[in-house]
Amino acid sequence: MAEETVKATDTVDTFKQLILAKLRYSVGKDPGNAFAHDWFEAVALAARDHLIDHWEDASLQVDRQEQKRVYYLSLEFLIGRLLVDNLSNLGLLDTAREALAQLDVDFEQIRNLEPDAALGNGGLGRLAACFMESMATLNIAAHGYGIRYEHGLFRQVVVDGWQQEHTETWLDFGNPWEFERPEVSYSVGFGGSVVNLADSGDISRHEWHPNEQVRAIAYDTPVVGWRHSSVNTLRLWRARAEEDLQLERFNAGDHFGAVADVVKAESISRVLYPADSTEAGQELRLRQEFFFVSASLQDLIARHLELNLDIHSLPDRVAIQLNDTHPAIAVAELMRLLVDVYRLEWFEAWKLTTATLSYTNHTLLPEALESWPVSLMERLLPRHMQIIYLINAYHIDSLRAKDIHDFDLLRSISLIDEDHGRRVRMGNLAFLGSHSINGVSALHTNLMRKSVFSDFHRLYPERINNKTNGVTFRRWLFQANPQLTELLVGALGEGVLDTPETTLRSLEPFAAKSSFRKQFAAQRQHAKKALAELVRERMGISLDTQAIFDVQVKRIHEYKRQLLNLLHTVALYQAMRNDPATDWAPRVKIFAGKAAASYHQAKLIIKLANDISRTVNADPTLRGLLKVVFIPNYNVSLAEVIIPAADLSEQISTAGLEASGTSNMKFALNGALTIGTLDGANVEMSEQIGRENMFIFGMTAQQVAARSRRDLNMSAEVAASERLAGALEAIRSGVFSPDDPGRYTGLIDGLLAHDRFLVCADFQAYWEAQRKVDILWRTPDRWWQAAVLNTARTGWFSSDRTIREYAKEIWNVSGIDS
Ligand code: 26Q
Repeated sequence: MAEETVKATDTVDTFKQLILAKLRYSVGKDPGNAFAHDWFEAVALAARDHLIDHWEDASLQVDRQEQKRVYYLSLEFLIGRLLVDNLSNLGLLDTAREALAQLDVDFEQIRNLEPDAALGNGGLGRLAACFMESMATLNIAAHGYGIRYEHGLFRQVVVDGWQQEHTETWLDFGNPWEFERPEVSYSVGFGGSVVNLADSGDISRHEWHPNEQVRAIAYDTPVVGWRHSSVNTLRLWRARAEEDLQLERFNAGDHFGAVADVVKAESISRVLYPADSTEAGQELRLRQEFFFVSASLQDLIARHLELNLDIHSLPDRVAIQLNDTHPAIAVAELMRLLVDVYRLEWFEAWKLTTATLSYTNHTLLPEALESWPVSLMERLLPRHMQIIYLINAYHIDSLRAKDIHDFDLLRSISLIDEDHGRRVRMGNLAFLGSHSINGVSALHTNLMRKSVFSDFHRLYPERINNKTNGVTFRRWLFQANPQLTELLVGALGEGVLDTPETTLRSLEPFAAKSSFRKQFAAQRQHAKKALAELVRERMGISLDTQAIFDVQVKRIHEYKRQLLNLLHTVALYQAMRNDPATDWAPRVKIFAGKAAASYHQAKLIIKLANDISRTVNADPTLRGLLKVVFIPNYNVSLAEVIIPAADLSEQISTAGLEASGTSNMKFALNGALTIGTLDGANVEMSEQIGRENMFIFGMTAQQVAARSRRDLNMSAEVAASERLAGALEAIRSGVFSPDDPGRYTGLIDGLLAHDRFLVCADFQAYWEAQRKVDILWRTPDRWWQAAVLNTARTGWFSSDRTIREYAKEIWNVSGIDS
């Protein structure tokens, strides 16, 4: 023990000296004149030194052990902050805290100065970040590839209840975690023409001559696993104009043209595209997709060849995972590189391509499936368009050879959609070019087999498989909720930190212990106070921490049904006013989330939440029983404060439409009870946690499909529920918008006539489930028992489990021995 203490003091002292050295020699400040941000930078740089030591080792091990590498291609990595993540995984969190305390620096203050790396929209981007952390933890040699956007997802400001989008500027003070690698760069072409070398006697050879070149520059961020198991690399590309070309134009006198071309080239990595409700047939988006795919493929092939490996062995040493269809052009680009550049024969190239690529689907919503106009493809990527036509033709030939002639089938699996003005279907391209296609929850995968990919599934029944999502417990439990973590370590021992997936189960018996339940409730109180403090500071609204914290935080989208929650809020408000004698359980309704800038309906829903909030919070007759808050600018850091503070987690999407959901897992892990539909991963959560410990309600995916086939007019449902009618009418008639009484007539009338997401149809069931919530809240013993069981039974939703499944069943890789 004594020896350990000496060692700890020693480490603290060493780390302190390291911080001071960084402050002086890298930041250029002394403790006397350093601002808080200077201290942040100094600590980050000190932590980074520790990362680097492990980083080099990891890469050498991979090569020595002839390991296969995984490449995760994603247009989004929603990382958030890295300081606590890195320190914690390096085992240096306490050391850093103590070192800073000795230097009289407030660690809590400086950790909050780090801007979020918000290089993603929501679930898909955050999943990529969780996967990167899990792959490092499991010692899997993995590289993430994406774009180093200068501006991440917009910053949301709420003005008079309306969302405004402001440019996000995370790089203003530099980024201490990344390494610019100017020596690692590739040229990416666009446009131009294809030369058929058959004319020069070289049969079936083609050369693409782009008329535009953009340079991709690598920026590397080390990703460290738990207990510094392994350090992987997230390589993000920045677009830069090819200087020589610009200079030529400049010298020729075309000053303006030279600058315009620079701007055009560099705009590729300027800003993250927001996930839209509307079709995103934007040229810049396609440029982004091709830019990062081409640079990444060139880079990974270069790495393969540097190891003196033959191009034919690519699938033995490389697995490429496509995160949705966003990088699906990789199918055509890899074919082009293999056939045109490495001179492989077409069918050999096709074999290597499909053996190397696999694709994850994240949505079934028809409007969210990517497709690009053939005309745009022909102009921007002429050679790729030829290759896509060829893949299509060879595929159809192969089916005909198997005596498959069904015209409708051939139409539906075609890479070209002929019905909407000739478009390339990226989902079909990704499917055909991959040996594995996975969904992200059991329900979603089954629906993939039955709907979007049913014809493909009949032809290739082995290809579709499920990989239910998971989340990293290091960030979403240990870092976000240190109080709960401490309680768990006290109950289960330190082992829960290394193997939470399995160890958490041993918490089950603690659910029956009243003293433990009290401690569990106490840590929740602590988290609720912290959130209440944040809300008071930022919004000037005070919250009753004894009330149920009822939370819905996620992107604002009609299918996620924030509107259903708002209708319940209004109905509850009316009921509380009308029946003051009823012993209502006090509630705080908490909303947060961003709407795509062009998604008007979603922005109106934000305004409605704010209008309801203003009205309800100001109503003295409620005696504080109900409060409603919409917290602006939802992001990863805010989620880390909100999730541990939630009593109730709202997961109420129209069944069949949420591919998986991942915040549902984070909430349950932290002991919130879920009110939710049987959608996405909620289904599997209810199997693990037990339906009796959740509030499951509403139509099943099957019932939704059947009800949608009838019609979507909801007059009957509304007539059947006085409460629903009352809530709708209040909103419609301007109770919450006296300044503009007609603001919501369109919204509500639309709902009655054509309720695409079945808000009205599920209302009554939702209302009843909410009353069960109230009843359980009134019996704390039972509430906290269920809460403890939620934490105990969520271990399976660790992204470590998910990654192990990918590694074994899709990538065929194992972890390196360190
Ligand atoms: C597409 C084209 C042009 C511009 C943007 C986009 C775009 C960008 C992001 C389309 C979709 C997204 C993001 C989708 C997403 O986050 N999907 C979520 O993925 C999670 C992880 O699998 C699931 O848990 C969620 O259910 C799913 O909605």
